[in-house]
Amino acid sequence: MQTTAMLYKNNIGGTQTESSSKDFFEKYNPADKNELLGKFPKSNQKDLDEAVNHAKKAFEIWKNTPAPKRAEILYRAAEITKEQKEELAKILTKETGKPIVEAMGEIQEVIDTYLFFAGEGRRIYGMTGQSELHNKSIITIRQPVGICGLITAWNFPSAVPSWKVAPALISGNVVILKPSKDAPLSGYMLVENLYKAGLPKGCASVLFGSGEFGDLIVRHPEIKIVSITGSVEVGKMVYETCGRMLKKCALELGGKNAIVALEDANPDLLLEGVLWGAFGTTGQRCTSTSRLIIQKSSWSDSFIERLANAAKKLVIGNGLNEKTQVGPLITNSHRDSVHGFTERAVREGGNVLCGGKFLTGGEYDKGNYYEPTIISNIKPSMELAVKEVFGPVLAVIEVKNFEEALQVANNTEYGLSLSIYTKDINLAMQAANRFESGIVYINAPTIGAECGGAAAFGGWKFTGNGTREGGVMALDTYTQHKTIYVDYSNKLQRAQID
Ligand code: UN1
Repeated sequence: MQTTAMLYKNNIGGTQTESSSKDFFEKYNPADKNELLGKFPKSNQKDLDEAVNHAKKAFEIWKNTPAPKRAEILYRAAEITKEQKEELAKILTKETGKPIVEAMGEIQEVIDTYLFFAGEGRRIYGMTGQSELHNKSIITIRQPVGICGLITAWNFPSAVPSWKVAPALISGNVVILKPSKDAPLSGYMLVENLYKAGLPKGCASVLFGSGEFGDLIVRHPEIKIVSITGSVEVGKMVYETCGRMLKKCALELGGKNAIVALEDANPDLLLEGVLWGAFGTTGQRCTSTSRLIIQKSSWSDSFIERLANAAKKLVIGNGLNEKTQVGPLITNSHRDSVHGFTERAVREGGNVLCGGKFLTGGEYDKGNYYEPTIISNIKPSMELAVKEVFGPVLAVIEVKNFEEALQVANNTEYGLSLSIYTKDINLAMQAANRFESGIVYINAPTIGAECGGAAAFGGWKFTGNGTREGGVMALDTYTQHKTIYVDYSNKLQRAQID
């Protein structure tokens, strides 16, 4: 496996191909700004057209390959990923800064995703229905759509591409992946391994670049499906373009996730849940817990104090160090943006219980480190109560009762992941019913979504447009229905027009 090469090329249909732009961007380790991980091509329209031409030819073969045969390739890719797990996890940690144990978890997610969608290759069910006429059958099947443009974010640079690539390929589509310019290597490795697993040439390409290049993918007339994980702002633009071009479009956008803690919650479970929900992956998950909505009770004040003390003890550093619990932020400018939220929250009356500063000195000077931050006295109308930070900043909002907790939890334009901690099954289920989010957790934090069968991943409101990845519902994005009427009466009949 080639991981030390500094100069990467586009992977066009399985062939390393120099970009006609002859231009590169550099990717550094966020934990060590001196470590150059690689130079990646700034792909352009010509590269994209070449990838599309290969994809078009490959689609004719791949769509006619039986789905169980397509599945065999995903099974092999799962095996290869398993063999390379540690090595891939190290690449991931270097790209994103996330602790190695989390990176191992993410690679496992890729394996699980391949295994799940490989299994789907034996299903991809349609429907049969009852005709209104004698001797007639109606069968609906799912068929692939064509070339999929997959645009992914830097925070899960292996798992999220696999969530898109696996259902797309198993359904018989071909893919062009643009990983984030802030974490390009993991996506590149992912496609390399699919080819090692026997994916026919042309079925997948990896091109690199920023949002501008992503826009070329979205606008390409031959690309029939666009799936993007990114911000609401970008999602709106992509949806608009896809709307005008009548393309299928799947959007996974931001989150402003909350844990609701009721007065009967188990404080130990809650402590662990809030800590990892808020500060795992340095708060850089679209599912990260960014609000603790806590019912005022005899123990709530002491709990918040305990939580702040626990946050202060988290081990922050380079993710390759096994003791590290919280890594750096992805870029310097992202750290500035995170800090901006803290500053504005303080100006609005927030009370910083811990953190709130850049970490400096020693190894911290090499990376974009920020202290895990907890800010109390946040009112539901403040910016920190409603806007996504995407960093290790937790807003604590106190509420009087269950009704107020629900109202505050739903009071955001996002709707990805909401959680409730309580021992009361009635309240837990009422919350699950009334939360305005695509994912609900009971006595577990807002993070840690799986990808199999029923575990559809996606959000309500501005978090997306109703599409799902992860579960079997992901196939809705990557297939189109065809209804086949079979008349086996063998009789002349007046054509039915009603
Ligand atoms: C994301 O942040 O884009 O549920 C996805 C989780 C992860 C996926 C997050 N499995 O936290």
